[in-house]
Amino acid sequence: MLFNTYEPWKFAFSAENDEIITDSYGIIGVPFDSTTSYHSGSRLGPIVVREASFGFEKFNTIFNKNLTATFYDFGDVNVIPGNCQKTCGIVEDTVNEILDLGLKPIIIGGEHSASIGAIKALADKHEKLTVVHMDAHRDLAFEFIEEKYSHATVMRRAHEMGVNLVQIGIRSSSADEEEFVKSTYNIQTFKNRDVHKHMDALEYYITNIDGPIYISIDMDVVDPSLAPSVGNPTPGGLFISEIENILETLSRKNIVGLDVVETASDKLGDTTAVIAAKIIYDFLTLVE
Ligand SMILES: [Mn+2]
Repeated sequence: MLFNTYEPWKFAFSAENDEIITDSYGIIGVPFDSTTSYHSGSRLGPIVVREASFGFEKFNTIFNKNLTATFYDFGDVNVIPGNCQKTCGIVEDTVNEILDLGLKPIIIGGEHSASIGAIKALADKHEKLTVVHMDAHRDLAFEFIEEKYSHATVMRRAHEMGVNLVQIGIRSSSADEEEFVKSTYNIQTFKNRDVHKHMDALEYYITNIDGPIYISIDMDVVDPSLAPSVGNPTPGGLFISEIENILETLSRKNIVGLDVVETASDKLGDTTAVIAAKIIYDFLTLVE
């Protein structure tokens, strides 16, 4: 691949790592896609999302704000291709190191299993953690093809850690997953049509969440007409303005971490990577 950026291995506008200012943000990439069941390639996500980040201005016209947040890009973790559970452990250790530096983690995937270790580290640190999970899928299967550690079981593992879940943009799930949601008290759902028709209700719900929030964004929450390069494209997704509204509402809350996963772009300029980079860029603009 050819890069036309000055330092494509770090997210645009990131600060030098030699002097860490606490209470800012630390980016890591997780180039892992070994449990992908359909469209592979999200191992390239961290590279293409960073490269796409250089397409934005420091002034964010949408929110009429400069990007002033301090953040560091620590590169990619050393994943173990073919071993999801061990890779989750490496992500957890790395996120704990970021937390020890006094930083909030931002994870660029990689398949969605990257979230398991990050949520574990944050659930251990924060009582009453809420995970706001934006995805076409619930990811609540107890096992997927007899595997407990998989891109399709992420939120079940998170739920076992005792977190509250808010699932946004859902439009594909199994009957077992729907039964599981009914059997629990702490999973709130806003399906894709709820978001399209009742954004005000979603914003009201988010505004009233109590306690720290981790945001997990599977790029397949975005409509595949806009973001087709994902592991499991699913029609009927969210539009950019809806994601902007949700991020703006979330940014007024206590956000302790973010991941943007499942970008399986395989070429420069791919819209899925550009939108993933925009989500991180918008988040960093909004939180300061
Ligand atoms: Mn998904």
